[in-house]
Amino acid sequence: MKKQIGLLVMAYGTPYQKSDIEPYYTDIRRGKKPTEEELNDLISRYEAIGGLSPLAGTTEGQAEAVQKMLNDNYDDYEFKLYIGLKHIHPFIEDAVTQMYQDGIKEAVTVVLAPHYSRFSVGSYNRRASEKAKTYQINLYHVNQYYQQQKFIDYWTERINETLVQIPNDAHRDTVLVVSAHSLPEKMIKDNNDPYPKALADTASLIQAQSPIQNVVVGWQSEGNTGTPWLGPDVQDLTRDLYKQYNYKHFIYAPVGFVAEHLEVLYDNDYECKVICEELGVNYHRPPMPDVHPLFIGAIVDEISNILKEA
Ligand code: FEC
Repeated sequence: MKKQIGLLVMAYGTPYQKSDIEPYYTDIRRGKKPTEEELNDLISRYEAIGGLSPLAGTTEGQAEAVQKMLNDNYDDYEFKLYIGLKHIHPFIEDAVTQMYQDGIKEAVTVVLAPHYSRFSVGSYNRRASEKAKTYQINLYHVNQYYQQQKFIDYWTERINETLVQIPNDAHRDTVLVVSAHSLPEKMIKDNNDPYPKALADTASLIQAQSPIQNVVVGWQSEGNTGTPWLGPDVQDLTRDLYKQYNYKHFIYAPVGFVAEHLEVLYDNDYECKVICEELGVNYHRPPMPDVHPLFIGAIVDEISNILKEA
């Protein structure tokens, strides 16, 4: 008889239809409605990537793939999947309530973001824990998995495939920009948050097993709060690197994200690409992990570590 355990997969969430954009944006801003101009700006970014983001389907596919790999790997546990989203239904709290209604007593949680920050992964975990406490469900959190070998292998493979498309004699004029979502600088510095170091480590681990020579770290997709965010921003970085080193090929690896979605399809594939075109250099952006077995395997390996200690 297998022991049933919850698998709570948490992710950012995305609008399912155009009319969801306003409430979704309001939720992101903790209840503050966007102005008409802000809303139209966001709608136009979704329009530029085809109307809506592919993220909803990808999140489901990733969560199901993690569940399947776990159930294939374990003889003694049966993992029951719950998806909880940060900014749209099904919300994290709804997923925990559903676990309680199904009689789940313990669950492993994972966020579809590979680097821990108190303000990203930490905030998902806190919401899940608070709700789980009311139902006396035990949660075991995966905090991060960027350090898992399979995660680094995924990105190294994609970068090496990209390098193959660049002539050998241009490799010294090629730079890899490794990035994650920026966060307000004050939040991170005041709390000695591990997020910036985790991104720098990811870049070093990739560089250690790839022939790529030039690697830099950057931040992207920063919000408009009127206060400084972690930098350098990938767009400014592109111009500065070109000015300083005259690189001809820019490879963008937004390793802080795990799916093709707005922040990559717009912020990299439109905004960074426009700058590359203006500078007359080549834009490259390897595919995101989505349901790639190395990525799913990295999450499963980290869950296995957590369960060994539970
Ligand atoms: O629909 C899609 O495909 C987009 C999905 C999406 C992902 C994502 C990931 C992260 N965010 C993080 C932090 C912030 C902070 C603010 C903020 C704002 C937005 C807006 C949209 C949006 N984010 Fe997001 N983010 C995604 C979408 N994000 C839309 C609102 C418009 C804009 O500012 O561009 C600023 C909040 C504020 O104004 O107060 C902070 C972090 C991640 C990566 C970790 C994670 O996935 O949780 C950190 C995907």
